[in-house]
Amino acid sequence: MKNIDSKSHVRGESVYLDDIPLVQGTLYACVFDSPVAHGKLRSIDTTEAEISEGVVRVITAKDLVGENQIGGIIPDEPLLADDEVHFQGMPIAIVLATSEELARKAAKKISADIEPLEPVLDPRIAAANGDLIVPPKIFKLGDTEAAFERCDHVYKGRAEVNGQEHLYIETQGAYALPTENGGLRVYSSTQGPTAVQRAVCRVTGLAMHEVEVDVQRLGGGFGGKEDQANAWAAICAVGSQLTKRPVKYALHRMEDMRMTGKRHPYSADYKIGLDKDLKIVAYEATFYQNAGASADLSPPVLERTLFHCTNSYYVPNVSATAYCCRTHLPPNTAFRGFGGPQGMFVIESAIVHAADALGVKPSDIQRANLIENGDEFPYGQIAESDAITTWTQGDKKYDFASLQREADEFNASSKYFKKGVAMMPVCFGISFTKTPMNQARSLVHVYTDGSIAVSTGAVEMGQGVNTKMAQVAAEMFGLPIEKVRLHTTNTLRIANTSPTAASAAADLNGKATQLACEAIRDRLLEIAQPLVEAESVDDLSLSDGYVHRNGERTSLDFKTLVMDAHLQRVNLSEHAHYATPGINFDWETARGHPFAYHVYGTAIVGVTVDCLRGRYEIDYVKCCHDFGSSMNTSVDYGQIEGGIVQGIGWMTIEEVFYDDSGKLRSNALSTYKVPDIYSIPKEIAILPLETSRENLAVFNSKAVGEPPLMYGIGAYFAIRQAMDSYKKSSPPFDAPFTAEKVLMSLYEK
Ligand code: MTE
Ligand code: LUZ
Ligand code: MOS
Repeated sequence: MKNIDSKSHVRGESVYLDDIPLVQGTLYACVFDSPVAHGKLRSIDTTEAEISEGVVRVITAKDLVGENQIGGIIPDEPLLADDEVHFQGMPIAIVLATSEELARKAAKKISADIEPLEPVLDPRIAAANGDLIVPPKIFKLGDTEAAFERCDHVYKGRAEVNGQEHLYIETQGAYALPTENGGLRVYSSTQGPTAVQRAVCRVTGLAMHEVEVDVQRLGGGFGGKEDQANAWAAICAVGSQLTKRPVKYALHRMEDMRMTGKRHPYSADYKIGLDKDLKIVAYEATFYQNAGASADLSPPVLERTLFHCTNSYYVPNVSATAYCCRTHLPPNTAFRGFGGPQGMFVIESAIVHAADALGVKPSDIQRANLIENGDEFPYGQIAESDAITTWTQGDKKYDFASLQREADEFNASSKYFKKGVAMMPVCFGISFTKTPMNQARSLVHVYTDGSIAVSTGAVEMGQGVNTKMAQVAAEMFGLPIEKVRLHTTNTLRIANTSPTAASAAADLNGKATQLACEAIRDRLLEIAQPLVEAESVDDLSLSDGYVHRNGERTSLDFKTLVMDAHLQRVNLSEHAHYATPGINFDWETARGHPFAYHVYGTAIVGVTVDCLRGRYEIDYVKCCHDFGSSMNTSVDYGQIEGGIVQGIGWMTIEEVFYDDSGKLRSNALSTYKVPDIYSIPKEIAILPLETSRENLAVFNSKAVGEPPLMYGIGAYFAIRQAMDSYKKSSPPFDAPFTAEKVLMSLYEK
């Protein structure tokens, strides 16, 4: 079944924030942001802007009615700079004008007197200065010190991995409208309507029941709107509160790139110890996370780096320490994988380092250490593992050895073009690592004409969650999908939502929808029982739009049944709540069972590198992926393809670049390259893992949003492998592997 949005997307009829019809009197906001990364804000001069054409109001920190604070986890993030600026792009003042152009024109007339201070951009320097946002986080399993003593081989090294721009097609934005008695309605391009509601309440001083947040869909989020949609909504809300007029702000691309945070860059040290059979006996890692200027989501991102620091491998002795380092970059934030990919890149680097030194293939080490059923993760959860099954089923289908042989044969006869192959196993835990966030609600109405409206806490951002929700309701009532309509994610209909994140939206909201439908269905079948003269409701079911008795269709159709139930004053609506059972985690002991389940997969990535020019092409990514039993293969295959391409982009051509003053140089699409039709893999092959294992996901499907991104890490190591067959250059582990870097490491003296 196709994504229910595909037709309106293709016709350009899908409604995004910028398509919402505007109310008369709407003002347009534009931000004046800090031109420097770090400094004392002495004064702001807004006089020119205030008399600029069309300007209705200029707002600075002192004008806020509520608190000047939007930090969700830690209150360290002012909405508008007051005494200090912490990053280049930090909002300082808001201009409200009668048109977008006039607002932007006026913002340029604002100036600020800022006494420059030294910016810190390197997380290791921040850590050395003791500038940590939270105390270090530590995972320990076994005894690494003793274990390293017993190892036959021990290698130490360093791995660097850069950030990534989200580049959602729809930029950040919001539209706030005043409602009766000082309330606000806010349309926002956010993954977290409740997070927006909280931020708006904080800066306006309103209570949550006075603020309605509504989200139709996003043109992509990728984690960038889990927390960072808040500022723009808060800015519109403040403007609307102070002027009693509707206020809209849709960021221009360069504003968005400059002012918002990205995936966290990490610098890491590793130490890996193996025995003579290539078993990893001990692993030590220290992660320096470049958090940027405020906490944002950096602490939980850092935690997930630890949760995934051993990827798909069982390592009996692990000691991993992670530092959340405050720097003067825009606050970095959630991005598909949420710190997990960075953790995995480091252990993959350690494995390749060991393989190089031992003269074996990295895949020999990877294969020898895949986690098995019953093995313990460094955080205490016991694995129900499909790491080996995805590897062996993938091998059976794709024949890994023959792909390696193909590359070897090619390389033997080609002088400058070299092929490289890398394996990339992935294991990703599903659930928010903060247990209380694993809950969701769904509101289902059955109308008297037999049509169904569903609202959940999930936000549609292209990942197809609405299609899956519609499938759940259609399946539960035995109706065609057209009878079900998904409505906006709205804080008045669904309160206290977790953001649509952690790949868990379909799981959590799907289960809640299932529960709501079940309750209504049970009430309907009670009504149906005497009408179809069934002995028990247990004999009844709903399918094909009719009541069935013992599997046979009766003459009672759904619509008639619904009307009958209504006339008998039966409740045709239900609001259900779902909370993932059996999960917990205790940071005191750093142990628990944080994940409902893990998603496993194995990919093989093949590349061709032009060793004369440094350029490369990705020939194929072939993976065996654990979908559970997919609810929608067309949506899920799309998630795999998109995730792989986004992961490869991060590892290869996407280069976030700040200069020494903390100014973003890769600040437009001319200087920041993402994969396009020419640079994506020539082939992506997907083999669903065959498994009958039960899991906690809706209809035994499995979360699919984030895990495939990490297959892209294989591209980095495949490029390195290809370079090796041209010339042993042992480049440092430093992602992304841009063409420039490939060339420099091949020819550096
Ligand atoms: N797919 C599209 N098309 N657009 C997106 O913004 N976000 C990803 C993933 N796939 C994203 C996407 C991220 S970061 C997450 S956490 C999941 O979708 C969230 O949705 P889910 O929980 O429904 O999988
Ligand atoms: N967001 C979050 C996430 O708040 N907690 C998580 O564990 C998480 N994991 C992945 C992506 N977003
Ligand atoms: Mo995704 S990083 O959980 O929004």
